[in-house]
Amino acid sequence: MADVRNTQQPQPVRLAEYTPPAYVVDTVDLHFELGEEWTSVHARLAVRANPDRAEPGALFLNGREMELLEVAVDGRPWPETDYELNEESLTLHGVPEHFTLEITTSIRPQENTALEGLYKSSGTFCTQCEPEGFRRITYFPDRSDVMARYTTTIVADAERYPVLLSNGNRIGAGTLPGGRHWVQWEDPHPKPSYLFALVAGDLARVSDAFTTLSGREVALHIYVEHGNEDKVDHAMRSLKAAMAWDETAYGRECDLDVYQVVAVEDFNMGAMENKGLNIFNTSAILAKPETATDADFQRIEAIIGHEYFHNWSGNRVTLRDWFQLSLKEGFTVFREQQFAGDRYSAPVQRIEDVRRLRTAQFPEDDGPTAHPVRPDSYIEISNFYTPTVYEKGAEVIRMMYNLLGAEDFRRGTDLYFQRHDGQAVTTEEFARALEDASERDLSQFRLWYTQAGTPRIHVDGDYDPEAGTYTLHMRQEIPETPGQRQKEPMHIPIAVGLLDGDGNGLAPRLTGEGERAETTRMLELREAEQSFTFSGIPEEPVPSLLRSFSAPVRLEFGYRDEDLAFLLANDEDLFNRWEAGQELARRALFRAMTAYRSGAEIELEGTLVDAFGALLRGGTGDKALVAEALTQPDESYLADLMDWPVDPEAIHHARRSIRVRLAQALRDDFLYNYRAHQADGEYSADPEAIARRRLKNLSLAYLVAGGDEAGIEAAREQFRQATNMTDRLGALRPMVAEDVAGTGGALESFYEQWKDEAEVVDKWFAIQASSPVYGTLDRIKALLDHPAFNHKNPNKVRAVLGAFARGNPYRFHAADGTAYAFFADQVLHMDGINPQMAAALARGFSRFRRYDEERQRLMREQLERIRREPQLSRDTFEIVTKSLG
Ligand code: 0A1
Ligand code: ZN
Repeated sequence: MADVRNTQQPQPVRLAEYTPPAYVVDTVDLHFELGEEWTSVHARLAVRANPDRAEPGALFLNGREMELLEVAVDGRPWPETDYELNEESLTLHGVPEHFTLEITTSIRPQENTALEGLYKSSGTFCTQCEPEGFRRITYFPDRSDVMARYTTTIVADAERYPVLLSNGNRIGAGTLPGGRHWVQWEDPHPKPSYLFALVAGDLARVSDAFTTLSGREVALHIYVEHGNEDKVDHAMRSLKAAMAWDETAYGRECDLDVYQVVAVEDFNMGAMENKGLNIFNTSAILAKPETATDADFQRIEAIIGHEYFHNWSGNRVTLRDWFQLSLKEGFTVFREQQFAGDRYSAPVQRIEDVRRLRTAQFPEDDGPTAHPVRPDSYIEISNFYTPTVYEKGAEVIRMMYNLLGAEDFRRGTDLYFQRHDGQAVTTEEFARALEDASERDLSQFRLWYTQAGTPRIHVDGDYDPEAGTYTLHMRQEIPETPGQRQKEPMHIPIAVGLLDGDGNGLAPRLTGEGERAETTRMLELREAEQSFTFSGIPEEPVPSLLRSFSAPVRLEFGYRDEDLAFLLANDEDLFNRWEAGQELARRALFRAMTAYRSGAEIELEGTLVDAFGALLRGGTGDKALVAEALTQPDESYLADLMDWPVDPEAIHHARRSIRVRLAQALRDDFLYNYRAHQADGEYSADPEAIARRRLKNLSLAYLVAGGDEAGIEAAREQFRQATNMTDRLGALRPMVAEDVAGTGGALESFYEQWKDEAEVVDKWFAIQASSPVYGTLDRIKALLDHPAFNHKNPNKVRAVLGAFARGNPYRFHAADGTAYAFFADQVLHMDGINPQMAAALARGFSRFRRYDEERQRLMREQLERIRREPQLSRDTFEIVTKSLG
């Protein structure tokens, strides 16, 4: 079936043009007849003019990609002369104030490769309605401020689809002639259409239960393909942990009798929070030690938590319109991060969250698709599930937490949930609830929602020995972003500590303040330029700035290398210890790049080696932190830090040389750590065991990089003997990265062993696609021809094409432009299959202006070629035109 394509130039939707719906819908009765070729959907809606609107006029319904079979009002067919039907909508004129609307449509889920609306994933019918998929199921006012009570009846072949699910509670079931059966579901909670879900398939079920704080019992069911029942334990445990956590951390109890989760192979994102019936990408739920890594276990726990937390932040209190997306996503990511930090290690969690923000969001905020956390216009809303809305949105919530403190923040969220339960609201209501509960003024703070761009903060320190004062002078600048030239100074929480010469934290107090016990002072920067003076400072301190990354900014301070080494060794803020180590490493990398470009030998000077050596020798007891500190910043992050033009070759070679030199200089320390942290006994995903494996495998990776024979042999051995995927990949990854002898055979045997496990095959694809050695263009092409590859499966597309563009800049940006041309072909091909995935891939070109002139020309040529495609989807059109600017 043809998609709705941009025959005319797609027009933006604007926040400023928001108007409340003319009609509201109280109840929705859906009846699905699922078939092998087509599915019919009968919808009966109780519609009523919105009392808030004076003259409701026509009833506007969204709809696309469907065949309209019948329209009836109050039981009578509605004359064709009284409605208008086009590719995207159905408008009914002259309808009464209150009425029953019946609509019958016919759809073809098995041909739906866009994976929006109702589609089929390896034999299972499933839905994805956020943001605008429901309009591919029936004609409906498909907007989040129309909330209704849903009843759903599903009729299907009993043998093929024994499991029939929808939101809410099962209220009826029966058999029908012809081998068919039906099940009826009723969801007592009014919800917007984007939270509707349906699943029909032959699935295995794993069940458990959770008793809420007030003693209500919630049945928990996880549905997977037969044969995967042994991979849901971790998800189930995580779900119960999340339910308990939300009760204590936010006072939120589960409001459901049944909480169901279904795993599907083909899914555009990680998972979806449909009311009472979450749908998950298999990659975000299935795990057992043999097939999943520690990182997978942690990601699954986080995503399970995320979707569960949406039950309050998103479902009970929902969005007025899609511009408010961060209201649910930013807040829910923040909740997920807190949960993960509590379950694992708060500082390590913070490091990982910041790393993600910097690699994904900072470049976005600095490029042609930059947008505010609350955007003010979009062409295709699916393009706004971005790191800015999610990750920066979470930082915005975190800053409010930092400004208010834990107690007032909690008072604020309690008030928010209580005040707006059952409503569809905006980010404004969130900010106001926090203000009302804390009596703080967040008016200037609201700029974080409307101003795009990552603030830069320049800081100078000034010690006055006579007065015993230390002054921090700060200056903030917010860069220009598309459509936003003038920026106002922001309200920015900056957590500061001061260390004395022995590395002890002082208790900084601003001049005029009384004595304080805390060693961290939350400063509030509000002016373009502002100074903060601390009194009672006996000696010149080393400042520890932006502790725990208290705000999403780029902060500059003129540290000497010795200061950084000192902070790395002494700062009580573990995040800032890591940060100091990263800055030291960044400096070494940039010196190495300069050397590489001038043809000079790449040297590694002593400070970094000494500092990292001290860490490895156990200056800190925290293994996870040591491993984080020694993890190199990745190539795309270094590209973001580099002044124009980005030089992908220099980055690659400098990064590699530094790795090799560190490995050689610290060989004994790595070997010691590798041996000292061998596993004992059975796999466990507890924080201590994860940290141990992390440090062990990091040490192994360095040993292999350094060309150490014992290390290489150990890697080969570990690859063969490993009993869990973390260790197996912990050996295979450095073998592939350094292309040690025997790697080709290892890759082959890996595939042979795991070819029946889709999630493992994805790893196998991604390792090769992101390798500078194995991810050459010819090999990427061969991977696309591999029988396990499938353009219709987003996980495969991400594993090969996504990993190539994002994880292999060295090959992607090959100077002759061949990879660009190939990649543009892939974008065009994907656009005909799955526009959301195509648009995501097209972002690989969006920052072309950061490269040298020749690469710019080559990338621009491809972007223009994509834009010329007459049938281009709205999704890809928006990314490509914005990139071309
Ligand atoms: N709300 C989900 C993310 C999601 C968004 C769009 C989707 O399909 C187009 C699917 C999932 C979440 O934040 O988890
Ligand atoms: Zn979410």
